[in-house]
Amino acid sequence: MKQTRRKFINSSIVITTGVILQSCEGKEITTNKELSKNIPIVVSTWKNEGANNAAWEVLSKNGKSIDAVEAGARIPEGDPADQSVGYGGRPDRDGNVTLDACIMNHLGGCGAVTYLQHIKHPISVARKVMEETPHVMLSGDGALQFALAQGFSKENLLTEASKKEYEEWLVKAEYKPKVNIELHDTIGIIGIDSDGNLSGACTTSGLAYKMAGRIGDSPIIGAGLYVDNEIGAAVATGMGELVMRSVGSFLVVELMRQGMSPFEACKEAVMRIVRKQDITDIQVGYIALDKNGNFGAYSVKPDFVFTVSDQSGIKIHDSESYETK
Ligand code: SD4
Repeated sequence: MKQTRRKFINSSIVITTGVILQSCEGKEITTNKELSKNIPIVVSTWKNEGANNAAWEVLSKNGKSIDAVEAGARIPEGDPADQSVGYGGRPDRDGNVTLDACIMNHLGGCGAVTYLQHIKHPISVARKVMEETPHVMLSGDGALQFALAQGFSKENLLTEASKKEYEEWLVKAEYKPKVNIELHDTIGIIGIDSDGNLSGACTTSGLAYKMAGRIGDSPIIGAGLYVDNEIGAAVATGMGELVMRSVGSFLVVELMRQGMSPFEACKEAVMRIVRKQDITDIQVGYIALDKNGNFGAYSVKPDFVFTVSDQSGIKIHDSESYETK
């Protein structure tokens, strides 16, 4: 079967390029440069097969990474069974579902929304902020007004299931975040397209029963998500306060810039938290992707998993963690 060059490149895990140079004496010199690229690729937090499949659908057709990560993030956002993101998300202490999201493209463009209510797909509103406004972040009522003006519709996001859990919680109204409660839910997603461009998205309803007005790391560029097309991308999940205090995702990308692998960078970013913060009952996990499609993850506590889609298919990986079982 005849393959196009693009298809051939995409199906190659390791590409060895023979670069032919002309020496000053007119002789040909061949330098073998190992690029070792695994692209396209998409990596997401937790067990997010639906999201990865939607993103891969875009990437496998040579689509752009920004379209892929947005398409991926929209899957859990629209799924009422996912209770820490979008529609069906657990509410704050006052019973309101308030959403945080951000998105970043390969040009360093970014958009974010915080404390957005009544809109099912905050990631798409964040993208509109990036593309249609001179700003990076819109919050609360302003974000809602902007979304409505952009044609998004206003909906009730509190499902019966989340309402019932909330009413049960109200009986004691104790605020105790649970480790890994977000398993399968909140999503950070980073990807590289066949042009080698990186993008990322992060979307959540935040911590269940948070104080009204609380914003987590997920919509904060550099904390919940960071993308630098020269180096790589990283995204965080878990207790946002700890990620924000250490500007976690930016840190991971900068550590990769200094030469660490994605795994080493995620581990060091987790260790910065572990060395300074009380990690009792706290989970934080990072995933990272470098420019060549190498990926890695690390978390404070066990049971953090992440989903990878590339030419070899889709796979759920267990992250290594600081604490072990
Ligand atoms: C937050 N980091 O609002 C989010 C929650 C989360 O997996 O990622 N859960 O703090």
